[in-house]
Amino acid sequence: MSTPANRWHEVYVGVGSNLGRRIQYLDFAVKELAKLGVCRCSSVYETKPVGYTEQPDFLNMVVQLRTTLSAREVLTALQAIEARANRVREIRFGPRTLDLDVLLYDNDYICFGDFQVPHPRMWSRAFVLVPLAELAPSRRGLGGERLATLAALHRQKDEVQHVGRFW
Ligand code: PH2
Ligand code: MG
Ligand code: MG
Repeated sequence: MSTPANRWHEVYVGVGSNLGRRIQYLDFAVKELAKLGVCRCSSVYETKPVGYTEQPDFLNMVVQLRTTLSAREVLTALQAIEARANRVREIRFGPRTLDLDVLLYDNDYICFGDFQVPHPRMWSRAFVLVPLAELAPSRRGLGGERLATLAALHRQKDEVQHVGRFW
């Protein structure tokens, strides 16, 4: 079955920064993502590091991107934006100037090497679920729960503080 090349896709991108001028890196990310399609931004949250905890707090947000790019093209574009934000390949899960992750791509399941969509760790992370639920509260998680429900559940466990809405 072929898909028309110019179909619009709904993509959710997780954005994080915990090095340098974090808000400026988010601003850079929003401006660069806007070149790939039409964007809608969540609020920004300050969040305690999850996983590898010996690192500074993050600023996190989620961007909804409507684009004609394929998932692989989005991934390549995100990696190029990260590189332009002075990101150096570092410790896995460690500090970074800018981290851009494809969370969801339409309702597709994608597994291509270590590129997996939905993002395999998103369902247990308040720093993803809380901003994501702002943009898509009624969307369903893997177990059928509303994202708003999942976000409220995980917010009790992880520290996530609302900073504000800037875009
Ligand atoms: N990203 C990680 C690991 N841990 N913790 C928070 N709070 N925010 C992140 O964006 C984050 C993290 C790996 O990408
Ligand atoms: Mg990440
Ligand atoms: Mg990443």
